[in-house]
Amino acid sequence: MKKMKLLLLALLGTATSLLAEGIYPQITNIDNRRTTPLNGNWHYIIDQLETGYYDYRRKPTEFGFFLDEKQENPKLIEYNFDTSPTLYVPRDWNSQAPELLYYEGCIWYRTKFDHKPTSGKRLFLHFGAINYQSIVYLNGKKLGQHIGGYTPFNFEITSLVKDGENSLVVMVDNKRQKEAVPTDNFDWWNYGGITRPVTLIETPSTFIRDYFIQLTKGNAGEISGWVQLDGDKPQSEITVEIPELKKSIKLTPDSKGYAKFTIKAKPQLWTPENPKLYKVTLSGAGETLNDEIGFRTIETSGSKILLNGKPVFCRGISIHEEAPLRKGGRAYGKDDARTLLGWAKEMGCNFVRLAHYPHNEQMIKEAERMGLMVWSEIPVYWTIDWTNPDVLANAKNQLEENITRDKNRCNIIIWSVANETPVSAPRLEFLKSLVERTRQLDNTRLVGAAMEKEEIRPGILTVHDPLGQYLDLLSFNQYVGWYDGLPEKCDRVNWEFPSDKPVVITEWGGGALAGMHGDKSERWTEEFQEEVYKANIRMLKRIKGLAGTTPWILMDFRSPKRPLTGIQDGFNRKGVISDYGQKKKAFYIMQEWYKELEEEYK
Ligand code: GCB
Repeated sequence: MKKMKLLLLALLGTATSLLAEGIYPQITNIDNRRTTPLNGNWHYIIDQLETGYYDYRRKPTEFGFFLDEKQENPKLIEYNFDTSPTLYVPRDWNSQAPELLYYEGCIWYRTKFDHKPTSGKRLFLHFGAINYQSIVYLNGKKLGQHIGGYTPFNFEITSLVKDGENSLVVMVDNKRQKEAVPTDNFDWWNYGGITRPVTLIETPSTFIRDYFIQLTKGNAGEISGWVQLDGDKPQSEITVEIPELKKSIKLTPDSKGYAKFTIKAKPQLWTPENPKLYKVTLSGAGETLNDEIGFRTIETSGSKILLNGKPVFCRGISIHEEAPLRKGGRAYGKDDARTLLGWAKEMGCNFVRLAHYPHNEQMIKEAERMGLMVWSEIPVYWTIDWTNPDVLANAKNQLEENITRDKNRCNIIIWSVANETPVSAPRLEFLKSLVERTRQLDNTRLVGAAMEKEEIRPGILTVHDPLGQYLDLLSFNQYVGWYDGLPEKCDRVNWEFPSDKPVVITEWGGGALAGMHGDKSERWTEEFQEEVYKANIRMLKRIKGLAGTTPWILMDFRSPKRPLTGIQDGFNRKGVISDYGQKKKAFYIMQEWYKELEEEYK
């Protein structure tokens, strides 16, 4: 029995550590460090049978593609990166070559870079995100591996990098798996590849790896946080300065490099109307690191969401990280962020739900500059394998990597732990532990999840989910008028809620093909979608305690679940804007309502 238990523990241990094998604790704020981008054209080899990794007996081979060798007589080497085609990094592979549009499997990437080591400096290799699983090799040696498609990770390569040319090989695998997060069934495109930037980060031998600087929860007169040093002089003195507020504080970290602080201050508060950011400088241990940080409080009181102590209505829209105006592909960089968020602003939003996974860092930063509050989410979506401890470890790891990356972005007001997950006891345990972990990591924000509605009696709708008691919001998706009846149903139903927490309806809407017109009773026309919007708005106006909403969705997006020829053609058409930027009638209905709400909450 004891033996069995040990074996089980050993197995669990292995599986969990494989999630992030060899990975160094995340270095944050990479935009403001000494960096060299490794973006560009990388050679790639499609490897459906993972021949670059396994031999013909399916055993890991010593002679894998990671050695980056090539045919030189008389050797037999059956691959050659140099003569292989290239993919641009960072970008998904599906949108770069027609034969890759539907590809879900293994691809090997290779780039080369020159490096001149500087004595006393450390070097890290940072990946913004790779979907889904990756194994990274430098000069033929395995650095480690990572699981999870939307969050950053890094390796220390100080002792492995060569003076001169280096070969960097990355095996990427985006096969769907039942025990993955997300699981094998989801309503968006499984874009594979090195989808976010790859960066070399050079640091002094001791450096500021991470820090947290926000207002103390509920206190607009105090800034608090911590700094984490990394290196052989963990107790080096650090100065945190906010010049515009004339604040400066000196910290001496403990033997683990950690220092907490509080500063009395009365900063001008960040709001959607005035998204004020302050320059913050952290210096010491041989480096100076800048950031731009905003300060705001976010709380709930009864059914109200209070931003800086004042009731706010979250006028939102849901957004997938799908590239605008390019027939799909993952969105990346500032330009895509500005286009998508610019549309949200034009609609009258002060809030965006970045569904269903952490979006790229530029998206959050641009939203912060533009005055958009953010709902941030991890891909715990639909029917996850709730009883599997590795799945929980995986979800937790994605949650932690996301919060670590974005915790200094004041526009994030809600961390969400799940979307439309079916009620059960194991699922409640799983999600409760994610909620607890979120609060441990960051107690300054609200915690939500997109729950589901139920019709308890004919015409009486509610949200009955036991998860609700652990969340700050009554947040849920509902599709009255689209999946649930026709638009007229909206006028026949009433909502009853089990608590007076703020109600945030995280999804509702319906589909339309842009440019298709007809009677409002004809599905897929812009007129039908417009009717779904009008009827839902009438219903939402009757909901007491409604504090925000993010209809589904800003822009049409690719999904393998949407085959209807001539209408969907592989796209979920619930966008209020088409994938090529055409605004549908529903866009203007939302714009009108949000104008009214803006006036009402002034
Ligand atoms: C949902 C899901 C979302 C889907 C949407 C739809 O409830 O949360 O991921 O895309 O419905 O269009 O059906």
